[in-house]
Amino acid sequence: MMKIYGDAKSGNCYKIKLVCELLQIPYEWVEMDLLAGDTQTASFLSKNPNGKVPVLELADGRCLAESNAIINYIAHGSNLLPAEPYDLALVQQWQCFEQYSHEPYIAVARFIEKYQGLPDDRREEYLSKQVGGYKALDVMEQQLTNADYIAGKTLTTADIALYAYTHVAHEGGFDLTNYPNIQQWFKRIENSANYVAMG
Ligand SMILES: N[C@@H](CCC(=O)N[C@@H](CS)C(=O)NCC(=O)O)C(=O)O
Repeated sequence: MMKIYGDAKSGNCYKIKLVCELLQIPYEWVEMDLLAGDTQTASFLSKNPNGKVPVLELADGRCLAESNAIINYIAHGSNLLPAEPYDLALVQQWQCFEQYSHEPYIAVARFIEKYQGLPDDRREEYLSKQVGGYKALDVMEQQLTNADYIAGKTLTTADIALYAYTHVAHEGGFDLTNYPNIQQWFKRIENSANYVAMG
């Protein structure tokens, strides 16, 4: 059975759990204590030299890092990942957007507020993250005006990638009241068969 090394509170790790549950793929979850340095041991660095979770370890010992690469690998051949090249590239486009224009703002603001308790020496950085985070939310709200899902008509791993931190964006100070399309999209995902909540 494949193993997932992750932190249950991390959105990047939750992406993997959610895809496995949606597709009913069995896995063993190995909980990692990031603050205790579990990602910096020689054993873990041999699985991911970048020292970050999530990491997927296959039954034959091969490992894979980077959450969106992992979910696309797991979803290969399923209805969560299109095979048609343009549709597949659209999924990847939104996953690149998530990693470059969304996660560095919303996930980092959440980390500073929820995990660090908004310390004074990170307040300025936290406020600057709000600007970038709202910009990303605006892009998503616009995209969801005419589409039920972020990369088209059906649920894909692009939705999973963006849902992970968007649905807990309030924990980073983001108010989603003025984002009705995003809120409807949350409900669509949460009503999917085999959906599981974060944690
Ligand atoms: N781009 C990576 C980001 C992974 C990442 O930032 N992981 C964090 C937890 S969410 C981590 O392992 N932090 C521990 C550390 O940096 O030591 C992905 O999408 O998987």
